[in-house]
Amino acid sequence: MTPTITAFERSPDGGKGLARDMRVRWALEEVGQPYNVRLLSFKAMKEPAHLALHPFGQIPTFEEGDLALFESGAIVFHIAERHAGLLPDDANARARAITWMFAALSTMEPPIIDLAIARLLERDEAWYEQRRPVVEERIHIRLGELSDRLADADWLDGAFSAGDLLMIAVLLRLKGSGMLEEYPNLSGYVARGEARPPYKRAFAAQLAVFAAASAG
Ligand code: GTB
Repeated sequence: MTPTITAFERSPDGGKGLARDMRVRWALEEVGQPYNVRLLSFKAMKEPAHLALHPFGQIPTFEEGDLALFESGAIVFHIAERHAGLLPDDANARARAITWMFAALSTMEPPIIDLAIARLLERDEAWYEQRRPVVEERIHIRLGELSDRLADADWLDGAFSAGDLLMIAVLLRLKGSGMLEEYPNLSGYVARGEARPPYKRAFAAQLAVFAAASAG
């Protein structure tokens, strides 16, 4: 059965692959699972039909038969559990890869999202220039720790896993900010993720949606 995911009809990132359907697309591409995409306007995301799938009225969602999921991390985990290629077979290695999935979403992502929200919504506040370095410092602490752990390895724990997929998806949000570039091994890690053909296919697919919306 071909799953259906939801994505922005017109992503506010201009097709940079920063919306969270990108990590789901990437996971599906990694395991070779074709998928359909239902595009939603901001209005449709808050209507009852979508709220029945996603209690917070957001994207992405994932539907497959009578299963409906929300939360990009849970969706990537589901894909990784149902298909070979994103989680190791060895039980301990699998548990460690899952640990990295949680680390990406619950340790690395919150300060990075904090900065994005500050830049988007707080830029005009009188206290913005005071708060910004505080938020950036929190990110630097985590980047430094992650950089130390990754050292000169290609991936976080052995072969590429769903842990790397989510970690790279989270770090991509910092691309171009100059922050990531201060940690050459992390920049290289992100670049290795972006160079994977499944990532490229997922990126092209979401960009095509944005291009079509802009042309139409
Ligand atoms: N924890 C949830 C998950 O991981 O699935 C978070 C889902 C989420 O934040 N979805 C966002 C959404 O639907 C889109 S991805 N927002 C609309 C709403 O809440 O009404 C977040 C996002 C939005 C925009 C950019 N951008 O423009 O760069 C990047 C990421």
